[in-house]
Amino acid sequence: MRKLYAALMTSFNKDNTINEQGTREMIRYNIDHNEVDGLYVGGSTGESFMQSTEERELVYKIAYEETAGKVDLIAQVGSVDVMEAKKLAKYAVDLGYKTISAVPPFYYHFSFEQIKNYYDMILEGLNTQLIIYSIPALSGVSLSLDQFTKLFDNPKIIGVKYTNNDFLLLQRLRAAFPDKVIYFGTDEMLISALPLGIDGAIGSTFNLNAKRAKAEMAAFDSGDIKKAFELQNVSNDFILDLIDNDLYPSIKLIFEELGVHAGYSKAPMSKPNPAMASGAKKIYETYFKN
Ligand code: NGF
Repeated sequence: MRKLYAALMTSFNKDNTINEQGTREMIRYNIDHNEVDGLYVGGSTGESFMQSTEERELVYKIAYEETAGKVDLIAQVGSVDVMEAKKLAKYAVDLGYKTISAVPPFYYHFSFEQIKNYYDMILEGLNTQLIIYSIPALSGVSLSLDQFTKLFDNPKIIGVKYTNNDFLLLQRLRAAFPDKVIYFGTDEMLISALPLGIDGAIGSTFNLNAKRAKAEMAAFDSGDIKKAFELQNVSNDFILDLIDNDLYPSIKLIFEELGVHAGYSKAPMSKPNPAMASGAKKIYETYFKN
């Protein structure tokens, strides 16, 4: 069975501090309404690279407490500061997270040897498993098949969260590593990744659109390809509308329409202006109100 994970958002107050209650409400919505298989905590959607170490730890703790073992959790601990990544990894594992994930170190154009050393350092002394977070468009780090092969030599590295539109590399990875986990991360291209044998998907838009994405995966796996395409088409109308309206703040505005106090994004991400608010209301009315 393929799995669907929502990439957890972080709720912020207007003053850019973390809103614990709002974050808990989004977690609850994902469990109770979306019925996701799991949450990816501390990724891009969580606005985590703009948070302090203590804030990132707080979010892991909130998610761990609020889910109370009901769904899988993956803690994204990657950082350009390997000592912060190590600290976050230990914190998450000590809390009880079974799986961590890490974006490669970014900004300095590190060599592959340095990237490999970073993953070894994060995992050193920890009894855990890790999923590489590959997102070249944002991290600036593209890993080749050969480089994945070298990273996957470490048995603690169990797979990849693949937010990349290189479908040739995805196919080569699947063929070379049938036993590694591959979660796809471009929600609007899910339909193209399903035939390549992904184990599931992790994404921001599943915070609102999980049921349709799960139905698409089920339709595809039962051979109803036409229905799977139809569902992806509706999803893409929705996702492209969201992106046009400013993705993360708009997801939060729609959460608010649904009665979930999702709050704000952190500066320098935008706070809602009247045009964005009315755009989000229109998206809500189009896709959520029958
Ligand atoms: O937000 C991004 C930036 N990608 C997410 C997802 O891959 C990131 C994707 O769902 C994620 O899961 C995380 O780390 O939190 C997109 O938002 C979606 O496909 C719309 O383009 O690339």
